[in-house]
Amino acid sequence: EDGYDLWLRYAPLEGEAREILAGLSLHPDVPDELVSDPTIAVAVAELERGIGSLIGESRTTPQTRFDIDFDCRNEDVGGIPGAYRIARLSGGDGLALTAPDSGGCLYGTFALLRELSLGQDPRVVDLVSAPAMPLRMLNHWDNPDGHVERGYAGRSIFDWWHLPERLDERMIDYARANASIGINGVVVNNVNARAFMLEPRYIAKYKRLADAWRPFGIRLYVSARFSAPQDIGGLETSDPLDPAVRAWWKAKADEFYRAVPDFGGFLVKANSEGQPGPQDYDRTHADGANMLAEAVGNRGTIIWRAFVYSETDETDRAKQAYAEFVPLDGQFADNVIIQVKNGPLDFQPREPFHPMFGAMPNTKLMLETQITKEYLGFASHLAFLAPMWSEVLEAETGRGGTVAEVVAPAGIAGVANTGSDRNWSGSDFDQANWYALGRLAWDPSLSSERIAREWAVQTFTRNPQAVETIAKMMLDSREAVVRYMTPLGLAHLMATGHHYGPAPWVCDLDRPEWNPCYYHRADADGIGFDRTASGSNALSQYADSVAARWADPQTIDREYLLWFHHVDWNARMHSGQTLWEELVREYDRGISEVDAMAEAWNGLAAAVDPQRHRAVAENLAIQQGEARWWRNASIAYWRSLNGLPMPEGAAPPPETLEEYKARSFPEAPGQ
Ligand code: BDP
Repeated sequence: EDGYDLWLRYAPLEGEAREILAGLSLHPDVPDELVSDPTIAVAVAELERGIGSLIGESRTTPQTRFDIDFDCRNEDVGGIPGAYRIARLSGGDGLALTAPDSGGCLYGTFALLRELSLGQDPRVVDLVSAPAMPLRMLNHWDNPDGHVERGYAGRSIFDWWHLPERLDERMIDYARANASIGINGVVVNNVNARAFMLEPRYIAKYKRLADAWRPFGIRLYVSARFSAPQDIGGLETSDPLDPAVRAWWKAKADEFYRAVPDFGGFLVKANSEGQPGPQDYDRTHADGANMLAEAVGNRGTIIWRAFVYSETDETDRAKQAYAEFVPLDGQFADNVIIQVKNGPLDFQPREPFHPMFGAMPNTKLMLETQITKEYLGFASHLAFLAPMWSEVLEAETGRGGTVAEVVAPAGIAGVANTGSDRNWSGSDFDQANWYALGRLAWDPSLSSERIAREWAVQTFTRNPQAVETIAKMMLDSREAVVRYMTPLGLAHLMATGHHYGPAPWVCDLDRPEWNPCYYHRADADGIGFDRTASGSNALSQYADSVAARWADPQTIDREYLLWFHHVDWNARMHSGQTLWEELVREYDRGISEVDAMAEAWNGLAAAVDPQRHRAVAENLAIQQGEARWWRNASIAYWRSLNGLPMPEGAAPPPETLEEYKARSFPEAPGQ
């Protein structure tokens, strides 16, 4: 059990569930016109593989024939691509799998296998489901040389060196895993893109991958560097309004579509962190995006990122994206989607939802999340992210619905956490975040608890008590990380560069907003970033109803307190404690929660295979130590500013601030 099989383990059932399944001779009934459909072939193969594995050793019980009737051109379920219904076959022993397209039958097959894995009796399976949004994607930050930006699971899974001749079998298992959770789009390269990845020799590699993934319903997308017309096209400019530049992109797009007829389109990071973009020519994001949109036409989509981070006059980095994009609402072509990170800053353990959601009613916005845990302890800390994403998806924007409703016409992307590690994600529990991203993009109303349980059963064990324990660990885990890293609305206190470990004291980097001290604004009197009208007024970017709730430090949701307010260390909180006392209590609570996770896991030695049990236990031991490191280093630093004694009952940090500052670990994975 090295984790390679992910949630598609199909571990043999036991007891009654096995008896029932083994007693049925499941028979995929595929109509003639679908027999040669590659997607249906994938579905049938998966069904056979899954059921065989769920039954385990040879059949002993008498067999009853049980048909699975593939009815995959049926609009009865509604015309949404990928929708499916599974119901008892009328007038016969079996199930009818009904879908408007082959993709729906594939998703239905995976749904059926999930139910069976959960121990459901196939004779009573009754499901109807449709994806909530059209685009459910992974964005890989993989570089052509195999290094993954912010990747903590080994090298890239894409072998550009040997493609197109060699197709790693892993590319098929990857596609299966994605299809099983409804993911239908993959951007294969880093947003910090290299122009040569648009050259013909790369297009041949994409073709090989796209051909392999097509049966799994996955469309391939590529990150494009905006200056490619100059970098590889020999032009003097990349000005989006220049006719030669436009013609170059049109020809480039045609070249892609000749090789990959269902090519998804381009993803672009422009004018952010040194990437080129239309602003280099005094053009807008809309000018740049629309030029590419015209080049791909109705064949594909341009996904344009709102993560703009460059030198501006803004007094608050959190305001930049809204300021640049909202005035452009209505100017983007129909096949442009603006991809917006969950919060206005950068994938912190907690941020309020991004104020752009709801603020651009005439533009398609999609949600960008980060599966790889750049700011949440990499792959060594356990943090199940479904609660974080649901928090954002369920947030009321105050302008036409929740974030989930705002992004429903477009979709969700997750920055992938895959790598060449045998377990794909760098740790067993990080697989759950890949899983959760797909499940939530399919259905944002799924509860974190449901996702945790179904993942745990498929991945680890069906023992009900163990599942209970694992689900609880998962559900508490992200909040524990928030508590020991960035409690009460703090953010961006991580060490410079690799973003691992605490460094709230950093204050000497060239640009103000590179420094943790810019974000916490702690001094002798208090801590927190005043984003109200008396400060940066980032709050004014939210709808009035939301801003009103957050404007008052007395009424604001406690978890956003220091995000929006600078608060005196001695201010009284609702609990009756001072801010300082409450902050320290949060750190200590974070630590006890991690200790509780480790203890709970130790109790599962009999329920989980030894290989993965040990791997998880080792990570939890790291997390226990590092939660303390975060707490102690942070407290030592805050005390150096506020001079306050430790609250009663709280232990002082065992080392001096200088000792925490002096820690360095050059072996941490770089960017
Ligand atoms: C930040 C990462 C950086 C990415 C950037 C982005 O630190 O490596 O390039 O986001 O999203 O979180 O473009």
